[in-house]
Amino acid sequence: MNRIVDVGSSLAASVARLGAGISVGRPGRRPEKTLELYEFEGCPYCRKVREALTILDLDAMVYPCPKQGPRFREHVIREGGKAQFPWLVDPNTGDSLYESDAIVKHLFEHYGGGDVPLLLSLGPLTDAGAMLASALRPGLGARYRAAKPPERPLELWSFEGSPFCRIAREALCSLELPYLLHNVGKGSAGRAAFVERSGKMQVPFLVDPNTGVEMFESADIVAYLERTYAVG
Ligand SMILES: N[C@@H](CCC(=O)N[C@@H](CS)C(=O)NCC(=O)O)C(=O)O
Repeated sequence: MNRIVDVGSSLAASVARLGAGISVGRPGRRPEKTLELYEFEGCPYCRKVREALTILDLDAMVYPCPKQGPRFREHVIREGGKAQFPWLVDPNTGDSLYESDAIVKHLFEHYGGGDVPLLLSLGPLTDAGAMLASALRPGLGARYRAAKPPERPLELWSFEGSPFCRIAREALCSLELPYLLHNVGKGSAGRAAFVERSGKMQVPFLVDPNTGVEMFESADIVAYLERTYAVG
């Protein structure tokens, strides 16, 4: 896809969500164990959960479940009972949850102040905004593209509302590459440590422990993932 169209439509998707998932809100208690999210990037309901994670400044292990994905969808069906996304596993509370609204409520109850922010609590209006955002990126981060599974999960520093991070996440999703998502939205407590580690405040930033590669720049990240993991 032409780069200007790519970035422009990703920016439009963020605008459609009125900036939800750009800044951190009022985080509460921190989870001891990492949350696990089974989702796909193009799914509007999964978007709501990813926005909540950024607002609450929470990291999560993301297991991408694009359509026709051979690995993690099977796991969700086996453990959860059905192929419906998002599916959140919270090892801190022992809960595993379907339904985006239930997951968002769980996250704000346990890791925020309790109240779900307006942009995520408008029911059908919230869903409509999330669907519009997905419609602006048709098919991206929704369908599996054959890939070699990595031995170890990758790591991505990102925040939901960034148009550039979305482009990198879509590639990780299509290739079904699991990754530890470090949310560093505006106001994140993790930003200082991130700058210390990476040298500057810029996202997306990808670390691949399988190859030792560390990189900025969404277009370079997509090209790297394609040449390293895509098959055929
Ligand atoms: N009400 C559910 C709807 C979830 C839903 O319909 N998710 C779609 C993806 S956007 C799904 O799981 N489709 C089945 C599939 O992808 O195989 C929620 O808010 O979580």
